[in-house]
Amino acid sequence: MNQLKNDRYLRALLRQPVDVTPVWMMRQAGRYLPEYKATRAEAGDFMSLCKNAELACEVTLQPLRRYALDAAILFSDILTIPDAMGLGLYFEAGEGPRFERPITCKADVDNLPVPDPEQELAYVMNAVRTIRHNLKGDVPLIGFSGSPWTLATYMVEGGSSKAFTKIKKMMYADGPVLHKLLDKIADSVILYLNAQIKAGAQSVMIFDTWGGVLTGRDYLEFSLTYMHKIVDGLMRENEGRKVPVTLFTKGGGQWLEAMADTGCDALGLDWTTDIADARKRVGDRVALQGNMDPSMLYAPPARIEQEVATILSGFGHGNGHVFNLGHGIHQDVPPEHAGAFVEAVHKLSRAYHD
Ligand code: 1CP
Repeated sequence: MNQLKNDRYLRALLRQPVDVTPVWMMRQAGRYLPEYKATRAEAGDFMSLCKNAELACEVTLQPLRRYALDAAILFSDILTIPDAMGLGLYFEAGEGPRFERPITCKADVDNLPVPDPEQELAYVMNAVRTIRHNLKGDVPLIGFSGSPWTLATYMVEGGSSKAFTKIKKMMYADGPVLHKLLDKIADSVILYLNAQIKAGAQSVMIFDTWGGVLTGRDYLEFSLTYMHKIVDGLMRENEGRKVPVTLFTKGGGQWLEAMADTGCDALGLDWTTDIADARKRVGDRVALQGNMDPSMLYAPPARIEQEVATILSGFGHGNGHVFNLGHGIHQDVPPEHAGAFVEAVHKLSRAYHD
């Protein structure tokens, strides 16, 4: 139960030697796979899929049956926390996530509960335990959460946003209210991720999808401060093994040094940052995860292979690289192209490891 047959992903995050570069794909379980669409149809809607441990486990394992991926990621969503706080999450067909009761004022923030992960979020912990059991030690399981800033954008905007005007208004007109909100979310994320670790997640990743819409100063004050608080509050060891923590800010390539200062183990890179430059800047302080443009998966396999070769040579020899896309896989990518990507990483990376 405790022994892993393939621990490359955990080793690379801790900058330990590996035989080949480990690889997984953000959003690897999802609509580009026909089997995902079938299971989602069986579940009814997206949240019912997340709340059914057997079906959430099934879709987590689907990409691993097709490809030689080095990690599984819990099938769930970052919006489970605001849902558990009582905001009323729902999905409008084709429109993405929405909240019935968004956060609008100080009283809303004061009244917001910090959810008990073993109560309101027990379904997530059940999914973690079920997936871990069914993985049978083949590869590690990644747990995850949204960053406080990214979760707050959905909670204040009431759903997805392009200009983020409501939350920026709160930031510039009512800064202390936003800080109180972010602090409550950070406390909730710490409890949530530690519960995932206790339930069996062997590494955790924090998705700061919208940190990149901030100025540098505001990023440090409103996003990174709270990710730092989370890193400080996490269990960093379980089952006699280190539990590596990865921070990913989309559009955050300018702030890698400050992100590494949080004491996390690894940084996720989107495709707009050159991985060779990133490695020069962070040195051997953290591992790097990334960073092929997900749109490259539309190209023919030979072109995908060429791009994988370029990124591998950019990172260069030595330890501390987890290959990934720079953001989630697109839903209209041919599944065979994802297969060509994973194979190329394993085949071409052997030369970079002694
Ligand atoms: O129709 C469907 O099947 C629902 C689409 C979907 C899926 C497959 C949503 C709704 N969430 C998910 C799963 C999901 N979300 C995972 C599963 C594990 C895996 O990677 O395979 C993960 C890690 C997430 C995380 C997530 N949800 C993020 C952060 C990562 C990222 O992509 O930047 C964000 C921003 C969300 C919010 C969300 N949930 C769903 C959608 C469509 C969105 C994005 C909406 C937006 O663009 O604002």
